[in-house]
Amino acid sequence: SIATFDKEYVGFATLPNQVHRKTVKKGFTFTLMVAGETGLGKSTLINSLFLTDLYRDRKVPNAEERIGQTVDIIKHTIGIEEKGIKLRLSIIDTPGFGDAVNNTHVEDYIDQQFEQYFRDESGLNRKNIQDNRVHCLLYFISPFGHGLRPIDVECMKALHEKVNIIPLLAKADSLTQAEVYSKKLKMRDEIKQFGINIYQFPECDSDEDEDFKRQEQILKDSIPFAVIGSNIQVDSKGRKFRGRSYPWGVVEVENPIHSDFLMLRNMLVRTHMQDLKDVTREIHYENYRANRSATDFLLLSFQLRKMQEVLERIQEQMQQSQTGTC
Ligand SMILES: Nc1nc2c(ncn2[C@@H]2O[C@H](COP(=O)(O)OP(=O)(O)OP(=O)(O)O)[C@@H](O)[C@H]2O)c(=O)[nH]1
Ligand SMILES: [Mg+2]
Repeated sequence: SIATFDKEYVGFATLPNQVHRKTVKKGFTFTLMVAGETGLGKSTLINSLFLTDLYRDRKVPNAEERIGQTVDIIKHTIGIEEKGIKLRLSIIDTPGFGDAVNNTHVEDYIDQQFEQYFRDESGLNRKNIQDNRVHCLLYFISPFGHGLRPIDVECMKALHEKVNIIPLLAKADSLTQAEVYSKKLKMRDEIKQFGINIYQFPECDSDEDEDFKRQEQILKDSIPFAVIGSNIQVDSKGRKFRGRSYPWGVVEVENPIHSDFLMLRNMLVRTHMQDLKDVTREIHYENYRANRSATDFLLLSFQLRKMQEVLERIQEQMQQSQTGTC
């Protein structure tokens, strides 16, 4: 009978499919931002990481397409589709810090997106909210210093409660392999020592397979990812690839021996995008909302106190005018 059928099979096993269908229809969104000192190759990496480079049939310019100094916050958005899955990927390029620019523009931008989302969420059109919250910040660290600079510490600490920070060792082609290794160690140490909370790769469950665990450990040990950016295509020994050519040889951006570029891109696009979004929603955005209601509460009690004062004054005046007429 139908009753026994219901007992045996309620039907919630289709939930993953339902969720999947709904998300597929809406499409995925992901927003990535870059920050760091001026001239460390942020705009160049964005260019090589995603914009012209995400597909095999990409068009890479042959001649160097000049990338100038970034003076405004610029949002690039690309819509990509793979096996029927749509992804709207936004990349926010920012002016690097220098003598005249500090890091507040990055912080302000992240806050503004949270605020916008908060308002949309409390508004009438909740179904069609555009999620522009920043899910990940690639923070560029100079390869030329002795580890982190004070500005790096200050900046990352100002941002670590608001966004998932992934530190990068910029322009890794200017360092030897041994230097990359020791700088990474030193920077990981300093990040811990200064209490900077960078994005934590989720802990593996103990029942996860060994291969997966090993991959995750490699990721953890590669922080800060050593990256090389280039916006030119090198033609070498009959092969064309994105790289940088020097008198003594050629570096390939996508060669895992030369840089962590591929590891970073795979991590962002293939393996950790959903976790970065979850952490943004569950931790950073919740933080923002909690702080916001705390400020709202302060404002409200301030206004209440003001109203009370006005009331008291009116009462006083009434009493005075009453005693006056008597
Ligand atoms: N050696 C080396 N040079 C790079 C690399 N990436 C970029 N450059 C060069 O560094 C210079 C600055 O690059 P940009 O991408 O404009 O740097 P940016 O961080 O965006 O600079 P701002 O916009 O001022 O913050 C350019 O001449 C690039 O060609 C790299 O990985 N290695
Ligand atoms: Mg730039």
